[in-house]
Amino acid sequence: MAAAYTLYGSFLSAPTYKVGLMFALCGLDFDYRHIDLAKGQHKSPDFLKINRYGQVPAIVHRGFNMCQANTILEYIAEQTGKFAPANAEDRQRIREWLVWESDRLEPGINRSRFFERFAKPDQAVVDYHRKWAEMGLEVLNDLLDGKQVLVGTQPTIADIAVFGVVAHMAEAKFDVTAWPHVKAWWDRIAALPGFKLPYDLLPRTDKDAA
Ligand SMILES: N[C@@H](CCC(=O)N[C@@H](CS)C(=O)NCC(=O)O)C(=O)O
Repeated sequence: MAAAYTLYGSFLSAPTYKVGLMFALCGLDFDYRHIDLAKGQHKSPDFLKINRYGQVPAIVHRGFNMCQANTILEYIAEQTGKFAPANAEDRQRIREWLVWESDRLEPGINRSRFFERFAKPDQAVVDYHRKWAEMGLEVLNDLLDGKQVLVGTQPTIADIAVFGVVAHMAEAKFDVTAWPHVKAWWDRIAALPGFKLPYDLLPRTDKDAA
């Protein structure tokens, strides 16, 4: 029987990992469809019907297609009640983290990773993005000082969204031990039941849940 959720993504994609991690931590089975970015499958007419922006990830749930990893996390939290805000104020704080993460953290880390793994632009461009990544990690480290999780007292989708990017920092040649509060938080997230690192979690080919 098909799983209720189908995830379209790439094992190389940090935003795909966020969604896969949410499923894993919620204990939700999902069917998986690998979208080969190198072959341009994300721009194919069939895939553009699932994600009009031509990017991964996307999910389909009961015939409803949606994209943008952080909003997918919100959707799954609403559907399951897991990693959801405890109250209205926490909901607002979570939204602040989701926007900050995609605005200030993800571009620096993901582009630095891209430059290490797939392309080498001018050194000035590399340095510019590394600086942004370091500024983001510095803010995250400061705000985690004395805190177990980003919002409230239990892990939420804010932690999952931010972790999804931070998990790839080593590939961008950033050492998490340079940010001790981030490291301690990383260890707490990695201890959650169902947790898997990106390459242990995302299949490299299509996969059905059962
Ligand atoms: N804001 C989007 C970003 C998605 C994104 O940048 N996906 C990349 C792979 S990691 C992609 O599909 N790149 C191909 C493209 O943008 O054409 C999200 O969080 O879902």
